[in-house]
Amino acid sequence: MERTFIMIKPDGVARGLIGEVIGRFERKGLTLTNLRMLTIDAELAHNHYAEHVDKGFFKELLSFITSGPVVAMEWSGEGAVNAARAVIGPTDPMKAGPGTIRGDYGLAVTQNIVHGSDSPESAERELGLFFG
Ligand code: D4T
Repeated sequence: MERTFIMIKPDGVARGLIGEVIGRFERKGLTLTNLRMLTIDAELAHNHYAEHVDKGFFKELLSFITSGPVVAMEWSGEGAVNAARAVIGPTDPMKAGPGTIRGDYGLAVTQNIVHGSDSPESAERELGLFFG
């Protein structure tokens, strides 16, 4: 059984999409195994997005991701990492097809509603950051 880390970002929470997002992962067949609502501080944002700290978009990403509450979740199931990424869709919502979360609800690359781990190793690292 694989685990992945999924986070509903501040835009998804503010727009009232928590139930919609959770429902999509449930209908996919994944199991919600941990959940926590929190507001990310700068330190956690730097740790979570460590690979992006030197990128040009990091300042905007930092300001956005700390701007309001997020819903941090652990989802479990066979192939959970890839299954969840298929439900979420590509990073750029304009390239995400209908039927994906980003394709159905997103317009902007930064405010793209949901984060999902990109590998089992990233999932374990991110779950450790958010759930200890
Ligand atoms: P996350 O990590 O949020 O699930 O997104 P992805 O895994 O799909 O995409 P990523 O790691 O490449 O980007 C992380 C995060 O940075 C934001 N971003 C990205 C941004 O604001 N501007 C950009 O140009 C890019 C490439 C969106 C997601």
